[in-house]
Amino acid sequence: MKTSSVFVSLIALVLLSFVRPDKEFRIFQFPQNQVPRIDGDFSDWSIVPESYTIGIDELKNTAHGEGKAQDPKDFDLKVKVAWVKDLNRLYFYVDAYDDFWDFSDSALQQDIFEIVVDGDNSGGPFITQANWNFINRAKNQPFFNGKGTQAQNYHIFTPVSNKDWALAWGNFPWIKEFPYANSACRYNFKQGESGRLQMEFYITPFDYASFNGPDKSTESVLKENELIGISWAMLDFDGKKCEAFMNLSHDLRMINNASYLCAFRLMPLEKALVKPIEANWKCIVDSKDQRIIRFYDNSVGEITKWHWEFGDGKTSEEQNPVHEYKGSNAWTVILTIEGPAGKSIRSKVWEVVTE
Ligand SMILES: [Ca+2]
Ligand SMILES: [Ca+2]
Ligand SMILES: [Ca+2]
Repeated sequence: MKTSSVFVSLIALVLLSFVRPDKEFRIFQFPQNQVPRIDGDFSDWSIVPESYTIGIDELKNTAHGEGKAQDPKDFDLKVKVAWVKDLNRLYFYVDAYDDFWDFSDSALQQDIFEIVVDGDNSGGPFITQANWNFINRAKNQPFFNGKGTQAQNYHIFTPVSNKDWALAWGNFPWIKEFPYANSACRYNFKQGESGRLQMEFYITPFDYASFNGPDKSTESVLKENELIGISWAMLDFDGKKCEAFMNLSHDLRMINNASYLCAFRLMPLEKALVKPIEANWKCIVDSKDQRIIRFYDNSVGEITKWHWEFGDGKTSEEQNPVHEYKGSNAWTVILTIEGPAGKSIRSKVWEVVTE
């Protein structure tokens, strides 16, 4: 096979790793100083543009009423997904209407918002029970041998009555505990009544979630512009009977196999939320013995002029200068930038140290 055809096949594989290949959903980026508070006050979500809302029209019934068209008078659902740069968390805002909220059962016979998240887009089966041959094995064996690697599935109870907020399906129940997850819900209906339910929560995606706890596990590192796999389903119970399994991926296998999730892009900040100009920088040690430091401009905005003060009396007008220090010291380095929006300065104290 030629290199080019290998390349094309690789691209095809990447594209095939999501269901609904024509569709790409977007994950809103909250500014780092506007991280949503999980408190049942949903006003923090008002900065998310409506274009990020994923409505009931994107869901399809694939079990318990296959093919039945969605009627918003029976069940309506709007979901927003968000993230914060440099924080491995996915935030969700759920706004739902049901003509019959069913939540008196102490187990699974109730209204459930089920989500599956594959933070590194690995795909693959992740619920051992669904993939093992039960006949030849002890019943508890699949549970403890479950690998918990490819993705995580949360059954979130909407709403909760005398039970935990969610079931984390698999052998790592700690992933639904704080600080890995947190949730708040608001509603004012009783069992069997109609009404509106609002919920905000966050979860932490894992490349590997271990039965032995967080120390043995690996968080998924979320990076701007990358694609991850997500799907959700609403299990609508109306009187202990599941009326619908409406899901985003349009494939029932989403519940136990991460290859049947939808593509979600971790979006950059919306233009309106980006600061017009803000100086920032980072550096790496090029040579410890020769005291050579490489500086990198990490500023935001349109910049026409850079001015570096290295702390030793020397300066540079380059964007990304390399500087050689004489002698050992802890230095205070200052970057000043200028552009059409004005001027910004960032000093970092004793971050550059030479021996
Ligand atoms: Ca809030
Ligand atoms: Ca994965
Ligand atoms: Ca219901």
